[in-house]
Amino acid sequence: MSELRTITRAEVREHTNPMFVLRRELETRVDGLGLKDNVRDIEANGFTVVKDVATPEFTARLRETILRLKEDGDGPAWTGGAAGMLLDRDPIFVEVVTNPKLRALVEVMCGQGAILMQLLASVRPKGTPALPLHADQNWLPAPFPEHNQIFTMCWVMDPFTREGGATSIIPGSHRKRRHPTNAERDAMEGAVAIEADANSLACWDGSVWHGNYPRALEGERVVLHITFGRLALRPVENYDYLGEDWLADKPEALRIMLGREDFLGKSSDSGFNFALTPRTFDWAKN
Ligand SMILES: O=C(O)CCC(=O)C(=O)O
Ligand SMILES: [Fe+2]
Repeated sequence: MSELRTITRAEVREHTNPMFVLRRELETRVDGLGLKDNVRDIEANGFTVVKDVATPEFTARLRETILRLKEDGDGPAWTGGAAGMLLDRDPIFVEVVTNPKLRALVEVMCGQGAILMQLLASVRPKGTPALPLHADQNWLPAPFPEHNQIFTMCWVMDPFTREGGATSIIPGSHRKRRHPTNAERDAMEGAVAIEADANSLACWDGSVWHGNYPRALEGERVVLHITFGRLALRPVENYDYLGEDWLADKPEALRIMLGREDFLGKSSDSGFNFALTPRTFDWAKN
């Protein structure tokens, strides 16, 4: 397979960085983390599975935390319960969103300055029905832009198999760059299960058509759905209440993914926030 293409910083300033053309620094990071094949998978098929995203102990602790925080679900896809607005509900979630593999993929898929859109856990016991096919860029009209807008990662804590109620996906459907029609949604032609071990990250772009299979096994499938978007998009979960006191001992990455370091929403009586403007324009094109 060919090497990933790269681009220099000077080139980026003049031209938007094309999708899947990585800045040299990012390319080095992706390579160092062993994620090159994952990036190629996403480009080719719309999805990938990152194995060994953390330690098995970390994933076990994450599962316990979610089961402690979950509340009864209010829809058929969430019969076992759900938990949202998780970022500050346990310190483990900051570790999740600052995981180096996760962050590198987010940057490839949603650019620098990508925003945390949602941290939502789902618990699906035996008998939970299927989630219908959809593209996650559901708050964008088709045709979808060439640049991916939304990126979803599912932290797998129980093995993904078809019987276990894994994510269903139509490989390559991201190339249609539109939502499925109702008929296509129901037909699920070409759909396969994403097979993955616990402690992996099943990831897909915002365009690929996916849902999930009903769970036919005993026990619960616990998943953390982590969604990022490009910096120009509004997030699903609003963490504006998290103040400087909460951010004080957190990595810089948290400030960026909460939109505290870009110029959006910071205009004042004197106009633009000029200090943050150049970097925002730069991040948006990377
Ligand atoms: O629960 C799943 O397997 C997939 C759910 C889904 O559509 C998503 O997280 O975007
Ligand atoms: Fe989805």
